[in-house]
Amino acid sequence: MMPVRMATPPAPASTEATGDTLAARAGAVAACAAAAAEERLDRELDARLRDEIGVAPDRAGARDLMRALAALAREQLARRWVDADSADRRVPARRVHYLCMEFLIGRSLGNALSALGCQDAAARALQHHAAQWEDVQEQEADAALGNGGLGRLSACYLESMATLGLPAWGYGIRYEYGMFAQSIQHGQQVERPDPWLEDGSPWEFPRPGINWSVGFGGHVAPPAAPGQPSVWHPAVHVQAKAYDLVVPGHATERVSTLRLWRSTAPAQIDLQAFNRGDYARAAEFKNAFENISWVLYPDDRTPAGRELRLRQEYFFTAASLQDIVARHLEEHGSLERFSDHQAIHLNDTHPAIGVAELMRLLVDVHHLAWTQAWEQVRRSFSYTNHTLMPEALETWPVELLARVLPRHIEIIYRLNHDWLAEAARVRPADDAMLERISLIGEAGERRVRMAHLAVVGSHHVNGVSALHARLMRETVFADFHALDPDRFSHVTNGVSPRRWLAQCNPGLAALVDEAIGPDWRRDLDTLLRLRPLADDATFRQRFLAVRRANKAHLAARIARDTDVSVDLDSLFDVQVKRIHEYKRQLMNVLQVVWRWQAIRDAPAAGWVPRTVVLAGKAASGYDTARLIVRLIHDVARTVNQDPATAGLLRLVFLPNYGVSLAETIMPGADLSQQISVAGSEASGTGNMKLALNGALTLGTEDGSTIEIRERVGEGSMFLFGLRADEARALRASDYRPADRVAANGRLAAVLDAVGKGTFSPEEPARYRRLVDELLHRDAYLVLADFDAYLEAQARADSLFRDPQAWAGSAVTTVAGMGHFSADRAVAEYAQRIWRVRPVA
Ligand code: 26Q
Repeated sequence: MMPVRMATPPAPASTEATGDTLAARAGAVAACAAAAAEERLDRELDARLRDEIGVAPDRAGARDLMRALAALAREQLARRWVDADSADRRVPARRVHYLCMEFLIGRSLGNALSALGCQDAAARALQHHAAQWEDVQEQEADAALGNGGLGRLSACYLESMATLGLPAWGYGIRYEYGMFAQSIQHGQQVERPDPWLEDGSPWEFPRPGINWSVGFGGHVAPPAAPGQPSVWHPAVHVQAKAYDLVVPGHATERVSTLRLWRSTAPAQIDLQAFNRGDYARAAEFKNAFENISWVLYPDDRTPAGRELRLRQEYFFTAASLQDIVARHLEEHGSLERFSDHQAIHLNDTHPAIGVAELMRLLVDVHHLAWTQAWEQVRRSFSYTNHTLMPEALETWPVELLARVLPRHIEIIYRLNHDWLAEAARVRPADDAMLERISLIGEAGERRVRMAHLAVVGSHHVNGVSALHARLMRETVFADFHALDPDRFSHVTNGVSPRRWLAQCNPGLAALVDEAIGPDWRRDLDTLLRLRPLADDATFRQRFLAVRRANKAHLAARIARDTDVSVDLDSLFDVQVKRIHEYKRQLMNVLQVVWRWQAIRDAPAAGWVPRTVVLAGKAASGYDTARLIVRLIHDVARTVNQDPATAGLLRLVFLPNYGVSLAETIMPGADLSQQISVAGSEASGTGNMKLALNGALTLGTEDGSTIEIRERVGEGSMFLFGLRADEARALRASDYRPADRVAANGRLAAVLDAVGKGTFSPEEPARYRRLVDELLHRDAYLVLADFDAYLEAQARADSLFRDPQAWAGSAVTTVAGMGHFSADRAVAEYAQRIWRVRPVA
């Protein structure tokens, strides 16, 4: 059981460390008076249990306690929300609106209590009920309204926006069902729905008065007279109902609002059929409308081009823009200077239809002239790209868009006409270039390229790491970059130091507090002060003790969820992320097979004991990813039962990876595997969470791992393999993966074992397809990088033999991670891209 951290009181504001005004404001206002809260909390908790939950305080269970604590926190957050909202209205500051299909929030109770400064008081109060904080916390369902990296990033950023005091709103969808829950049956992934709202969410504030109508289909009536707007007559209207989640900041009373939209049928339509007694038809109608916000698409790769997905995208974007425009009009009266007051961020292309929708609102509904409207649009939007993989770039068939959004396709065609004319003026007679930058792809079925729409409609376009931004400029957006280089930049991702160190790793947080004080929570650069302690034997020893307790905690979770017992002295080697071929979990398993065989061949070779931990979900329609999950289980079954390697090798797959499981895994990892094919992981953020918690990175030079190297130092990492340009060149060459195998007997033995069914004797050909792919194509260069990978693994083993040296590198790693705070990233967006400033 983890100790409950004694939260340090909110630190006073300090400006000296960075001189950064945003960071300084973050600490300027103390959180709720912790001391007063401590005195009152006990009493109030009992009152809530009795009056709200309806249970006698001395009979309250963990679930009752969770709900009562949440109710207490909710009340204080509601007050903060009202205060922040009135502050914003008094001084209508420029606001940022962050549009994103995904917010992977996880649990909120710990975050809320710590933001309110009463986590200790709560933990003490729980003791009076003989309850442990951890058990109580576990009662809360994860809000898993996202797939992975992108969704978690938006959740971290909202928390940072609140912490920095920015007037910020997140906008998304209130999915009835979030990311599916994963369980494993007979070694295979099985998906279960995630009814996270089943028992209600303590954090929601329904806003029954905030209700926008979103049209679909129908036809467009041409302008009644030249110069008049077109009139769209949608076939149906769906209602978007607002549900707010309040996102507290750290060491500030400011909160951000996450406004999520739920789709409902308009009451009158519902009732017509109902009143005729045609209940089945009424129910059908209702479902057709309400399915829009029903479930998150659990796929983070090739967009399937499904109509429902397009409806989701338009639904939440249209509702959000109406909300933003209405608030703007209420405060400023006219839309002429809309972009002076509103910044709108497109997090990936999922809300990119907003470019056309805002044009429609300004021109058709509010009667601005086209050019005037376009100027406002271009000055409002900015866009972050999260992937370069061509197959992942969203496009919609023109035919589908025209049917679902007939006015928008007209607008897109006109924008395209203007855009191509402008480009042709700059680069006359370059038809090939015009074809490449067109908003409409003409090869085969005509399709609208959403990334192009986002770029053309935005004043800034950014990548999420330096490498990713460079590749963006050189590949998918090369022509756009040549036409307007200033539009492109990068903001390297960051993670919340509160959730990903203070809350998830109380042991390390306490040690860091003792060494350098508590300021790192809102100024992560202060971690640099730990660097000298990497050479301090006593500090290293204490670091190792914390690490061991965290490993014990993780081991208990492993035992609970998988029935595998693991050795706390072994090297905990962790790869946790969505299952994707480009992330190369397969290379990891092959390495485990290699190790298993090598130990059996030479048991006395002085092996460092290893526990290899994997976790992650495979998209349900992604057969190869599912097969890799199965292979992990088949290999684990064989290896974990083999007496010849017992004590030296364990392979564990932890099911149902999500935010809460990550909070247990990150603190317990010794080694963080980040082994994507270089040039394919836009940034990565798990790499940051693991390193911040003191894991050493074993990885390729990809995404933000390169920037981690710049700050942590190559000496504390195990980097290997092809670089992005080398990988690109190899793929473009006459690469013959089978040659690599011919030259390497050990690798041949590994592939042979997998391919002939050593791990699947009941179905020997189960993995033939995987092995054949490697031998004949190896699209993700697993075989090309394999030797270098093994060599990096050997370096990790050899350092692990010297615990003091390992601990020194781990402390150096933590010390270097200040740059990867979400506060830094959000401050960069605020200053350079959104031009928004904190509100007192
Ligand atoms: C698109 C259309 C239809 C259905 C689904 C989607 C879809 C959904 C989610 C496409 C992509 C995603 C998510 C992408 C994602 O998480 N990308 C990751 O973003 C992180 C934050 O920037 C980066 O750190 C990762 O490198 C990147 O893979």
